[in-house]
Amino acid sequence: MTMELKQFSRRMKEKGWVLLQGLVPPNLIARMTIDLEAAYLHCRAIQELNGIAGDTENTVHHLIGQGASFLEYLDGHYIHPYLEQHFSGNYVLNSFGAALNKQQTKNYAHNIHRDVRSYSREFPLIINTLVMLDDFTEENGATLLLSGSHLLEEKPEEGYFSAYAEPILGPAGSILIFDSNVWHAAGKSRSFTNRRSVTPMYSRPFVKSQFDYPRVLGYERGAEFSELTRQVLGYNARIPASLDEWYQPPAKRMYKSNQG
Ligand SMILES: O=C(O)CCC(=O)C(=O)O
Repeated sequence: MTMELKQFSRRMKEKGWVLLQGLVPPNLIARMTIDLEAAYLHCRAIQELNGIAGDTENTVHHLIGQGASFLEYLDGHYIHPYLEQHFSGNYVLNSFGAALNKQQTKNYAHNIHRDVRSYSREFPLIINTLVMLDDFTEENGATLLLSGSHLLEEKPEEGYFSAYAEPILGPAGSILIFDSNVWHAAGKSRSFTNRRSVTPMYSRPFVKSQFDYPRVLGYERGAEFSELTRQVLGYNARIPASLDEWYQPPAKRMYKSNQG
């Protein structure tokens, strides 16, 4: 582990974020980058068709099922000890999006925002992660985080945010972990090259996931994953849709008793 669990918890409590460098192998980063470009074209066609092209430019959503590398990343569990500690036990994938920060484009991620709408202060409901596929620099619009702002219920003023938010710089393969209550924004790019990242978010199992990953992959595929991957994909926290699915012995229940 690149950071002791105690130090991780202390940093999360005080600043609301940590950066872990050199965690994801370059070979996997390269494959995720290729898969991301294809997934963007796929998502973009649907964004345009459904009339929401304006605010979604250069954003991608729900990559599980859109390229083998994303599932491979999830299955690598690079930050599992930290997530397990943060949630004091089981957690699930809440969403798996991505951003391709490009010069002269603006989308909703450039606004100052936080990613959980029910403010939970120190009780962790959701956590953001961001895997850098390219080096993050000031020039290419590294993510801006306002340290300690997970403790602020109200959105900070633009002027305050731009004065005190810091760009999180790191080489490709780094993972930024931050409390979803932290106020943040994508930085503006002045670079001619893309600044790409994938942004898996994780939550306690009883928080509604933004996408039904077990249904996307197929319930029957659950058996082919490791116990931990099955857990993180949400196979232990499904919603029954018939009485037959509901009336099952504990081992076969769709929502297991250890999911909070
Ligand atoms: O692309 C970025 O720098 C910010 C991403 C973001 O806002 C998010 O993941 O919520």
